[in-house]
Amino acid sequence: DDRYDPQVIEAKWQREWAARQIDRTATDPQKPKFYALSMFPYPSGNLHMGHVRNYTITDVIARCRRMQGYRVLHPMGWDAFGLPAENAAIERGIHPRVWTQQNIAQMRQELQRLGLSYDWEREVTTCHPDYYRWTQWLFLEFFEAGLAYQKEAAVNWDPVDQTVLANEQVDSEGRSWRSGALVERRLLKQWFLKITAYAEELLNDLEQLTGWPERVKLMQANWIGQSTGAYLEFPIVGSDEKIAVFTTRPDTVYGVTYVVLAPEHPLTLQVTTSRRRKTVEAFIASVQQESELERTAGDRPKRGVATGGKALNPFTGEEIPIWIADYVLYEYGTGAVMGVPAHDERDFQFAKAHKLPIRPVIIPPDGTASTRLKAAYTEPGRLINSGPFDGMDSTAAKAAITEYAATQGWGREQVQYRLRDWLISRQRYWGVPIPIIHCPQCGAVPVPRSELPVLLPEEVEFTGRGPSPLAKLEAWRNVPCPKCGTPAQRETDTMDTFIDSSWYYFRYADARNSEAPFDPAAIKDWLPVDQYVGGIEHAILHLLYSRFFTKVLRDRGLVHVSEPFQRLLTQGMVQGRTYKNPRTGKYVIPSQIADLSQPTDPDTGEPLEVVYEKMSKSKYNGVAPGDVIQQYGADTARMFILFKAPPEKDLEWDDADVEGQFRFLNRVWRLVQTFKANGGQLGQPLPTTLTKAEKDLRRAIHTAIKEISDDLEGDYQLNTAVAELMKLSNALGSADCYTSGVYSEGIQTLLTLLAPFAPHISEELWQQLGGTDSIHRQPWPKADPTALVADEITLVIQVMGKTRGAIQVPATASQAELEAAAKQSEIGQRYLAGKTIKKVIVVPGKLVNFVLAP
Ligand code: ANZ
Ligand code: ZN
Repeated sequence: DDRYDPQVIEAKWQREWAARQIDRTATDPQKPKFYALSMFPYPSGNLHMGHVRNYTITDVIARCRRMQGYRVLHPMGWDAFGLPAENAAIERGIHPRVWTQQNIAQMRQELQRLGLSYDWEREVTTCHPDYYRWTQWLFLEFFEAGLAYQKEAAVNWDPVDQTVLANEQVDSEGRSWRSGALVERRLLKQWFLKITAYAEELLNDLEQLTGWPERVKLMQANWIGQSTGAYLEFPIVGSDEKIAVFTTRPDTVYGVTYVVLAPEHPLTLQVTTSRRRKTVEAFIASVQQESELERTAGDRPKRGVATGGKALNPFTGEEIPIWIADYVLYEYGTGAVMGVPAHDERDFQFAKAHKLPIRPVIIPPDGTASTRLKAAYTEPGRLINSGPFDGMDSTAAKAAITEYAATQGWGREQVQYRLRDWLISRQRYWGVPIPIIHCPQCGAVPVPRSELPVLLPEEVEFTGRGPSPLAKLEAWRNVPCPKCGTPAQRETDTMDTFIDSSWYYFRYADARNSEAPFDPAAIKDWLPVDQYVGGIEHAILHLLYSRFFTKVLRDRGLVHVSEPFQRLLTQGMVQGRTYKNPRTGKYVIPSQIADLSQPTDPDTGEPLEVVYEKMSKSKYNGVAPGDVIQQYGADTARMFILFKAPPEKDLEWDDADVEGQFRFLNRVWRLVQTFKANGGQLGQPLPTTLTKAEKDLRRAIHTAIKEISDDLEGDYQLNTAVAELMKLSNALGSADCYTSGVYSEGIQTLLTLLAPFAPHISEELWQQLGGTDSIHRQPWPKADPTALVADEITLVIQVMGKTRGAIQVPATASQAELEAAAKQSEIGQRYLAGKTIKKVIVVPGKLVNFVLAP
């Protein structure tokens, strides 16, 4: 039976490759290195199509680079700490460790069925003590560098999960990214990593990342959020204290009509008069319930109260009221703002709402002052009402006013970042214990490195309520202080799992090291990652945190690189066909629809809308990778995913196109069977002269090599690469030279080029043809430029209008090339020797006529 049966051959080759350890990382120091990395998955239980797409793309790149002579590091691992495991423990009484291990086993098996060429000896699992021991060790590096600290902070409190969330884990509606609960605010003592110390470098170094999508770099830059402006001080009337503000518009300082503090500002009660005290305290208490998002929403009334206190505008000598308002955030700038209602939208709304004066100080360059502003004028312009700065252009005035303030000791120029320090404390069990012991005498004392890891205790209770399981374990918590021996208490917070994934790509370089997180020599050998592939949802956090970690570890002398990921590819979503009732917004299960070509709602009979949306259980539009592999095999699944869309674009799942790729692989199969049956072999010699058919086929072969090689550089246009494979197979199918060495070259080339894309069928056919070793160890073919030359034409050579002969030239030759070819030809040499050419007439595609001087 010579039918293509993917089930049989895929299982066979997966076994064989594993036995031969063909995917082990090569160590040959002669070879250049290539580090191909997919973002490692959270072991949720099952692989989804998004994973399949991500890993297939990276696998093609890794396989291709191996064939091109690189030693390739292509590892896989598990981002294995996190909330879902703990939720499973709460809901089903299964231990997070057990749940996680089961999921990993399941998903590893699914990955193996896809024929991904991972070096499993370097597998990394973040919840294993031999990994998190080093996460703790690295935390201590941050601690020793002064980059890990504790502070009381208003945190996002998820009332459902009973845990603190990072800002990034709260969506645009103020809901928890996991539970969906509306997030509240609470004050808690928390651990932070000082990412703000690296804000400037994280921003500036984006420029070096030439292999990153512009979109991702822009998102990071916006997240870091640099603003340039001034720091100005407003003395409090009747006190020695001053209110410092950060402003991007020092040019508007003569338009300040009030100063406003964030409710959390330490000076609020001090500036408040006794008459206003009750009101102010009530207001501050009410703001505590609001999320940051509510507070800053543009369309919301600006709430605030007057404190009764006054500040001095040092520029005008004027006394202005001090207010407290919720639109001022304590964590940004200085937590206080100079109110310029005439030129700031929020201040304008606030002034209108609270009847504060509005004083214009900037007018349009060609305009005049209007007495009644309908809205804030936020554009640049010319200064008025601004004392010595009147008439100045606002851009120049920014500098002049800042400089004046500096000479007077009232302020200075200031660069401000939106980026905040990274809150890493989680009141959860299933994470890395923070290796700190709190001593009443010594404060926060690091656990000595020799005592790492601080192991997660196994026996804990999961109730889902109250403090975290670790906080309830008295026996585990109570330990002597490592410094002075006084009874002390372990930190019970665990780390944000983004910490685990901020350094895993270093660990792969030296995954089994039991003495250190990694040997710097191994890092030198492999880093940076040459190609990183993953979802756009990680454009900000994971990638920014990893860049931060890299810079800190560099400054600690542990790694030599400043940036971890040389090139980044963010693959698009995999979307499924979705049937949706446009009126109710309800998604309908396809199997309940009577006629899919004219879908109607089974409940109401209304026509349904057919749209492509990201695959998800709730939309009934998911396709399980296992099902596709079962039906068509991994090679077809891979080919479809690669063919259907360029890697960075969204991909619409389409059963017909899956079928199409299956048929294509069947055609390749039959092509080789026929070739074999006709006595064809690999490595037949090429004929010395080629027939037209052979030339045509050879051109097709080498065009495929050239095009596919180009597609695999830089941009990774893997969809067009698959299209080229299909073209080559068609050319072989219709070639009229079955027994020629060129045909043999064609079959061999097709299989070799196909190998990274469909690794099993190409290996099987290669072996059937008696190929040596594995196809995945064959060198990548090189395009022969002479074979690429298009058809030749016959060029007539004339001298003084008389035909002297004809030559063969490439059809694509230019006029100048035709003239040169004619001159240099034997005929040309013979008839033109010793003559002076007066003029050359070229008729493209036909003839060259030389006119000679008399
Ligand atoms: C006076 C002013 C006048 C302002 C004007 C703007 C326009 P970015 O670009 O985001 O850095 N601001 C400063 N600290 C704040 C805080 N903690 N909470 C809320 N708002 C704050 O914005 C800087 C501007 O945002 C600052 O410049 C300040 O208002 C406000 F015509 O100062 B400006
Ligand atoms: Zn102590």
